[in-house]
Amino acid sequence: MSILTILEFPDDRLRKKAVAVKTVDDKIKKLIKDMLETMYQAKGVGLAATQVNVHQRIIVIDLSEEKNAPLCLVNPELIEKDGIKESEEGCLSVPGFYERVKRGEHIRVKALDKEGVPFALEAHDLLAVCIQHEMDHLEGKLFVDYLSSLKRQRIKTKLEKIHRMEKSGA
Ligand code: GNR
Ligand code: NI
Repeated sequence: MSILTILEFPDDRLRKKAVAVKTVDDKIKKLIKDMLETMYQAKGVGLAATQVNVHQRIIVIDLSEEKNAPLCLVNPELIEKDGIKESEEGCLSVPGFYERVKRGEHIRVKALDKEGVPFALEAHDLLAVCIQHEMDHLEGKLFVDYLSSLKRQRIKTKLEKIHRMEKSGA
């Protein structure tokens, strides 16, 4: 298995729209395993392929305390959404920033699992937030896009500064 590099805002590659997976073959299965390993290592609860610069429609999630309940959605589609609920979000691609975002409260999605078998899932609470957050990544959208342009710009400036410092090794 391998740990993949997670792209960080404002990287343009986070803005690419992912394409549907044609077949869940061995290459996709390996990618799913690497995405899970990368997510666990980064201490995230979710990861979209877009974040590791693979522009295919794959997300992984694990909300369990023990990190032993991986969930994988290939080609996820939202089939129902009701209610609105606001909660605090973070993102591995926007490290260190947490802001409140409004999302659908209750959703139903269909997808293919890690073997390519179709399934449907109903979600609320953190799972619903996480699925919607990850599905946004596949569209090139980030949680900071829901904030005011002032807040987004401040986050961008701070992260650019951090990235410059990291590059210079200072
Ligand atoms: O680890 C993550 N935590 C989180 C918390 C609240 C709402 C969404 C998330 S997803 C995030 C991991 C990530 O960036 N996935 O794209
Ligand atoms: Ni994210």
